[in-house]
Order: sequence, then C-alpha cells, then structure tokens
Amino acid sequence: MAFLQDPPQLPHPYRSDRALLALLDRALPAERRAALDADLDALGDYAQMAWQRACTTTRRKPVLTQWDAWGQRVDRIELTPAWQEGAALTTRHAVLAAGHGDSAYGRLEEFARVYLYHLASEFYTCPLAMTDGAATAIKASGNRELIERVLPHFLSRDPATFWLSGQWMTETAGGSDVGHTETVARQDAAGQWRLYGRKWFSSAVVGEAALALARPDGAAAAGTAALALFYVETMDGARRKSELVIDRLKDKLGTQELPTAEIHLDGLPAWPLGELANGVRQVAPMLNVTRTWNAVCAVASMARAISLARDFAERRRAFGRPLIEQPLHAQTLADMQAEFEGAFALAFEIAQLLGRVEHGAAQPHEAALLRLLTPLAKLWTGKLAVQMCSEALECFGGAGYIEDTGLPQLLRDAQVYAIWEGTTNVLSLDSLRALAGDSLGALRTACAGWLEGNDDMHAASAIRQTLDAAARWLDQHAAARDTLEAGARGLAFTLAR
Ligand code: MFK
Ligand code: FAD
Repeated sequence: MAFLQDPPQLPHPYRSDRALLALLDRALPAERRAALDADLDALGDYAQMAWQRACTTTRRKPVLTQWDAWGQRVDRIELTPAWQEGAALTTRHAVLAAGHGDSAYGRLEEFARVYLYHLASEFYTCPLAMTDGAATAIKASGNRELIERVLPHFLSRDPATFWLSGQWMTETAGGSDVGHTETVARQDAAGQWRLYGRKWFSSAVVGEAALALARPDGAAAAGTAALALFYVETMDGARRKSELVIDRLKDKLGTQELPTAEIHLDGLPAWPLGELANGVRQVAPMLNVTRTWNAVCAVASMARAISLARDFAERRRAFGRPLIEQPLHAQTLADMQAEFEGAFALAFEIAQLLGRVEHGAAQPHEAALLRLLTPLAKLWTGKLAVQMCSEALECFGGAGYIEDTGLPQLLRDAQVYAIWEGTTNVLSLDSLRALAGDSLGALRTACAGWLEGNDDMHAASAIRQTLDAAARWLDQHAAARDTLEAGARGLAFTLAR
C-alpha cells in the first residue's frame, strides 16, 4: 500500500504548555494555583475536542437572514457550533468573572483561561474581550446606575443571564481617526438620548449591549473631544430592537466564524456613561483591556502553530530521519519557540500588571509601565503572530497550504491581530503618547528588576544602551513631531524586543 502520512496531533494545550505551566507555578500562591487547575484542564480538553471537530467537519460561517417569509424584518444570525457553546462554556469556567474579583491575581487567572480557550472559540473571544473592556470602562466611569444594571450580566456565571457587549467605534470615514465619527446623539421629547448613524464594523452584533461613540447634537463638528460615550442595549426581549438594522455581514479574509456586521442606528435608545464629551478618554480603559486580549490571543495562535509543527516534525520523515532530527529543521523550530516565549512573557506581563494596577497592588512605576507596554505588546504580538503562523505552515510543506488540514486558517486569522483594536502604526503613535509621561523611566526600572540575579552582563548593557539611545532620540526630536511620528514604529519595535 502506498505511503500515507500521519496528520499532526494536537498535544493537550494546557498540560503540554511549558511556558504557561511555569508562569502559573511561579506567579500564583499555591492555593490559587491549585484552585485554577480544574478550569484550565477543562478548557484544554475543550480546545483539543474543538481541533478534532474542525479537522473532521465541514467549516461553516454565520448566516444572516434579513427578512422572514411574510415580509417581516428579522435580521436573524445563525451561529456556528463553537459560538452556540460560547456562553455556557465561558460562564461555567468564569472566564470574565475571574478577572473582576477582589484579587490582583485575577487578571492572570482570567488571561490563562483566555489563552487556552481562544483558538477553540472561533473568535467568540472577540466579543468576550469587548464585554470585558465594557465592564472595565463602565466601572471606571463610576456611573452607579449602569454599574448596577450591567455588570451582573457582563460578569455572570450563568448563561441565562449573561450578556455580550460590542464596541461601536469604527465608521466609514474613520477607524483609526475616530474624530470623524458621524453618528449623532439626540434627545427626544422625553429626554431620552437616541443614536442615529452607521457603524461600519460591529463584531458583537449578536450581543445584548454595546458602548458606542457619538456626537451629541450641537457639539463641535470634528474631533474626538466633542464625542460622547454611550451605553446601548440591542434587544427587546427575544427580538432585536427595530432601531438597530443589520445591513450586511462582512466577507472576510479570516475570523470567518465571527459575525462582523455593518449596521444602521435609527434612533437606538442610549445612555451616556459620563460627561457628554471626551468619549475617547472614557473608552480608553476598554481599549487597553481589549488590546491585552489581542496580545494574549495572538500568542495563543503562535502556541498552536508551533505545537502542531513540532508534533508533525516527529511524524514526518525526510532524507532518512524524522524532521525533528534534521538539525536545520530543529533549529527552525527552536528559533520559533524562542520568539514565542519572548512574546508570551510580554503579553502575560501586561496581564499581571493590569491586575496589580487595578487592585492598588502595583509598585510606583508600574502604572506608567502598563501604559507603555500595552500598545507595545499589542503591536509586537500582532505582527509576530502572522510571521510565526506563516513559518509554521511552511514546516508542513505543501500540506500547510491545503485548506482541509485546518492549517491555512491559522494564518488567515492571525492577520487580524495587527489591524483591529488599533493598527501597528496607530499603536506606535499611542506608545509615543505613553512616552510623553515617565514610562521610559518605568521601563528602565522594570528592566533592572527583570535582570536581577541574571549574570549576563552583555544583556544588561545592551538593554541600557538601547534605553539610553531611545531617550536621546526622543529628546533630540521632541520639537519635531513629524520626525517623531516617522520613527515611532521603529522605536516601538526596538522597545518591545
Ligand atoms: C481575539 C482578540 C480580542 C480582541 C478584540 C478585538 C475587537 C476588535 C474590535 C475593534 O477593532 S473596536 C475599534 C478599535 N478602535 C481603535 O482602537 C481606534 C484606534 N485609534 C486610536 O486608538 C487613536 O489613537 C485614537 C482614537 C485614540 C485617537 O484619538 P484622539 O482623540 O485623536 O487622541 P487624543 O486626543 O490624543 O486622545 C484623547 C484622550 O484619550 C487623551 O486623554 P486626555 O483627553 O485626558 O488628554 C489621551 O491621552 C487618551 N487616550 C488615547 N488613547 C489612550 C488614552 N488613554 C489611555 N490609554 C490609551 N490607549
Ligand atoms: P484607517 O484608519 O483608514 O487606516 C488605514 C491605514 O492607515 C492603516 O495602515 C493605518 O495604520 C494607517 N494610518 C492611519 N492613521 C495613521 C497615522 N496617523 N499615521 C500613520 N499611519 C496611519 N471596529 C469597531 O469599532 N468595532 C468592531 O467590532 C470592529 N470589529 C472589527 C472586526 C474585524 C474583523 C476587522 C478587520 C475590523 C474591525 N473593526 C471594528 C474595525 C477596526 O478597528 C478598524 O478597521 C481599524 O481600527 C482601522 O481603521 P480603518 O479600517 O478605518 O483604517
């Protein structure tokens, strides 16, 4: 019989992940570490099942039905199996609730769950991230009425009461430059705010709520300072509110199970989070949380790609021995693992910092450090995920290019990490915003801490020289904004590395 190649098998994503196990053992007190194990084991089991399912069933996409047979507008979206399982699974394992408890360790415990669940979720993690971000922004607003109404739903451990939230920012005229927002907010005769306009990308249109930027009637016609941040609800019992119209689902390169929609708002009732201005400032806590999710999920894509490539290297033979015994192939995998471990450390550093800062358990420099590392981690891991998934596909030779191996989807999906939640350039500029404070000093302090006990004098001196050069460059061009912007991506990559 002709030769048949064994397909790659996915090792258990939790029990086989040395980087994750080592981090959790190191960072968590023993009791919390032990208490976390069952949830992570179950999410790892689910991830393994989902990979098997994806390899053995025909892929589906969400389907939008706009009208029923009798002419009624219904805008019904049928979801894929992983999406139908999302609420029950994530509430059972307290994915969001874990991050909003009373401990500074909660964010690490949350993001460990996210990391294991992400690939299996088929980007159900996208609206989950936005729900987490919305919960964080609403808490930061101090709006007691909204906090009491919404948080029990967003952080629910019961799928029957769980709500997903969207993040409606991007419009046709501006995704990066949201100052071009055309959606307006008007008060009706009863004083109820209502939104009118078009949101161009809405990835959580099946959710029950959203935070939306809009320009209150009479506010300045341009710029983000004049925008306000509103909370909206999308459902009227079991039906979608008639003031929310789904125009189309987007046909995308990747994230195809995620129903990303173009929508119209035609008087959708809305409630301001806080003042009727400075909406971007108010939505910033949400952005920083979803950017953390993005970094952790990008790292999860890398872990999956490397894990499959490593397994395959033990099954596939070429030139008389398994690929894993070919020195150059083994070196290729080792280089990928090293890049992955650096990215993993960066992503989980911001997850831990977020927990410490939110709970008042941070050292004095750590709030500024978090502000800088968040855009750096997002932009670095977003780009690296594409590179790593591409390299991993090559590790399978021609099979990596064949759709029903399940492998090409890794690469297509990875491309999104660099685009949404602020592109690489926009985040490079955001890191300049962060560097205007004392975050370079904070990074210097952090680097000294990370290097403590490390005898590698060369590394210490290389880092010192890099930070000195960055400080000189920032000083030298402080008055030349265009030069600073042109160099922002290079600086961001250098600092992230
Ligand atoms: C599976 C993975 C899960 C990930 C989920 C993905 C879901 C994806 C869905 C989306 O893509 S949602 C849309 C995301 N859109 C963006 O991320 C917008 C990208 N554009 C930017 O981030 C621009 O930089 C920005 C809109 C913020 C520019 O606006 P401005 O008004 O021109 O900036 P400005 O004036 O510098 O900032 C206004 C205020 O916000 C300032 O504060 P003050 O008013 O107090 O001076 C800034 O300091 C503050 N700010 C801006 N970005 C901040 C921030 N504060 C803290 N953190 C930040 N990141
Ligand atoms: P533009 O802002 O037009 O950017 C085009 C290019 O210009 C980019 O390369 C950018 O880096 C560059 N650029 C822009 N400004 C500058 C500058 N000052 N200096 C240097 N370069 C610059 N948005 C939502 O609000 N909610 C969602 O749920 C949502 N879901 C999404 C789902 C998917 C799958 C995708 C792909 C996008 C989603 N988005 C969502 C939109 C996303 O956030 C935007 O596409 C993104 O922020 C970029 O905005 P834009 O598309 O308008 O591109």
